[in-house]
Amino acid sequence: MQENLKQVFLNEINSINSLQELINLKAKYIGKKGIIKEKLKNLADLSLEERRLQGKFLNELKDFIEETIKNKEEELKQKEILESIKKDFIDITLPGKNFYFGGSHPVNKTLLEIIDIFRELGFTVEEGPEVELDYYNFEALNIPKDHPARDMQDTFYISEDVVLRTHTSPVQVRVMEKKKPPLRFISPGKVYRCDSDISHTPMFHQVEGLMVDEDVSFSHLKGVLVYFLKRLFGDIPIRFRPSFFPFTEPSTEIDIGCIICNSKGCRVCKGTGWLEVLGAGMVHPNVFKFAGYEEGKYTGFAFGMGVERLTMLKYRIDDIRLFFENDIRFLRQF
Ligand code: 2NL
Repeated sequence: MQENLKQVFLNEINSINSLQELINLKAKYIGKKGIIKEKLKNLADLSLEERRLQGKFLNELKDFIEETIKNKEEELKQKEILESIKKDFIDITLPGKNFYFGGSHPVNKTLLEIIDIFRELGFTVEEGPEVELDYYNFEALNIPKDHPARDMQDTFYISEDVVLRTHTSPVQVRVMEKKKPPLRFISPGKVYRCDSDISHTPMFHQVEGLMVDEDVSFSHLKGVLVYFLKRLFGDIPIRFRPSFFPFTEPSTEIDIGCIICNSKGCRVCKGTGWLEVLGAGMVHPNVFKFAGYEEGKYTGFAFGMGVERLTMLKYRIDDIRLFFENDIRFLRQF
């Protein structure tokens, strides 16, 4: 009967699979109210001889049970560790998740390229306020009060004499006020016009440039701007057309052979084979007068270009609004 108890215990412990079950089993056999304690209590009813034999046997059985449980506990803990290693296995040979780095906006790429080319030609970079006085944006650039360029339809007015700058020319007037020639710099930045369709946005980027000294001529203008366009677009045809700006005289607009159709005529160049990319001219004497320069002493050339437009041509983008939607699928292509 007693050998039977040992066997029953062994059968029970062999079918155990968790530490919790083992704790329960331990309480059942060798706990304060366990089977062994119970049997030890009952010894009192037995004869001396029987008590001696049974007592020895029960104490040995208790030691055996304790030892067996300790071993089982060790075994279960080991099994648990192995199972958690198996469950949490990470296959380090699996390919990583794809993620994308950010990148420069195409407009910014063109802007940096333009700045680089002019920097090589000795031009520095000047900046100024986007909220500008009417005086610097119009008056000092020889655009009088009744000029159509001041029309409410094009200009964002903050008040009667404060506007969002419509070009970066006011930066150049401010620099001329402070510095005497020789001057050679560009002024890149955001400009604002009350306009919005597939080729116009209320904010866009412009780069204007200015070179002033005692003997700056139209040949300098031509040399610098032809060199610039060939650096930006490669070896393409270039032509100068006469034009008009209030702040330059004479004035010109510069075209490049259409890079979309190779000058054959298409929708983008409206069948002409030419694309307008720059406005330029010799600085009007009135502008020098507003800047406070001695009359007749200096000459200079100035130019302006729209960065979005140049970027659209360079990357063959047909809708300016794509630049401002920040659609990652568009931006990733550059
Ligand atoms: C264009 C044309 C131009 C200028 C900008 C300028 C600045 C001063 C004096 C004289 Cl301070 N001129 N700037 C001159 C000619 C053309 O821009 O098509 N811009 C997008």
